[in-house]
Amino acid sequence: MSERDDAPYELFYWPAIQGRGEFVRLVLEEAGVAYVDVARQPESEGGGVGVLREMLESELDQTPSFAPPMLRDGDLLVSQTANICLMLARRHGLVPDDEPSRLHANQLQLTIQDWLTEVHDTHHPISVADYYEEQREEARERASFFIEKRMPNFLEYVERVLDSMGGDWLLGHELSYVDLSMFQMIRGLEYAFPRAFDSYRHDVPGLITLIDRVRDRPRVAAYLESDRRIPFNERGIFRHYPELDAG
Ligand SMILES: N[C@@H](CCC(=O)N[C@@H](CS)C(=O)NCC(=O)O)C(=O)O
Repeated sequence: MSERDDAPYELFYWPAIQGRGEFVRLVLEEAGVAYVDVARQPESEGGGVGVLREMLESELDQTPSFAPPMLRDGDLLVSQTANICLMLARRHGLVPDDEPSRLHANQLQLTIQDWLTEVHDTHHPISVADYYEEQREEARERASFFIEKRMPNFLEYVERVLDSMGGDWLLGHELSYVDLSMFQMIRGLEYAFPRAFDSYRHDVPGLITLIDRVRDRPRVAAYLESDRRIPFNERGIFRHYPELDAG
């Protein structure tokens, strides 16, 4: 990796949810690099959610961000989950050097981000400004379409990618940051839609093995056991509302 000092990266993300921040946290954890989850620090130490809001409104940044997560390394401030993950992966050996591999990794990562937006829209199909309870009927319709059509489409696609790459990982023979994001996606689906996911599990044996491999990475395993891992909850992107799961 290029010359950077050992100052910890600063992650700016909502403090009480995994959300999109979790995709970044997993890369930082697997890379074994120091970081501060700024909004989770006490206000007396410069943390708290207010810092996040101030950053989004700041006119000091040359490259303003529209929404969290953001990652700061000295003067460099980067947003968009896929962009942050790719930057970290390039720096810390979690993606191969060659251009075709990097483009393929980004292609998969952007597909995961699309998929995640569809998951989010199952409980907020109409408006992010309104509560789930205010769009419950539409959420039922959206979730049912997601479960019946989109979840199997995405899952089958990933199984096909694994088959075509012919290795243990999504990019073939080495773990990459995309495997970490896929792990998060599958854990999230298992949490939000346990019955639906169970009905597809046996169709994607390669994917299930991949997720177990990621789970067993020593740094990932240690992270999952730590209090840095925020439990899934009904304020995040993956929410478990039994009425939205398969019947
Ligand atoms: N495409 C962006 C989406 C970012 C995003 O939607 N962030 C959410 C939290 S997960 C947020 O706080 N959005 C505020 C907003 O959209 O105004 C990414 O992948 O980072």
